[in-house]
Amino acid sequence: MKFPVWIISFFAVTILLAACSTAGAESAEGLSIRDPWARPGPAGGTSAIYFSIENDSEADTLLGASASVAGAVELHRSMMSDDGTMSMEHQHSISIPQGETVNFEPGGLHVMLIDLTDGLDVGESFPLTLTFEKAGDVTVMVPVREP
Ligand SMILES: [Cu+2]
Repeated sequence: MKFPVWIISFFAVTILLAACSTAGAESAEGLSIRDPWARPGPAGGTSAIYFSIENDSEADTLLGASASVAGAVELHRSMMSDDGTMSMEHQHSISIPQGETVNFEPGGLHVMLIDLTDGLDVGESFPLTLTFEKAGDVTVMVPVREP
């Protein structure tokens, strides 16, 4: 049985597309953004986004984040002060070492959403773009849920 060339190339393209869509928007150059979620928040208020970045590739650096749901988006780290109160520190960049997973979680690293445009309700989701020094922009959909 012989197949025309166009059928073979059609299948080759289909398989390639399938491979690409499995990798999805969640990974680029060996970086995977796992389990993203955001806290709900009122219009004009704040929220925080959490996820883990799994790096199977060379060391990279997270340079920033952007999302259209807020007036400002910043990389933050929460920390316990000496007097026992929690404070947040703005991070200019976050290094993602080779072969490691960096967790953004409550009480630690997070992407801070400041001045929410319409507010975020449980059940909604929105796109977040993370900008890496080497991998470039990686966009993921972030669902809003209760902590
Ligand atoms: Cu913060």
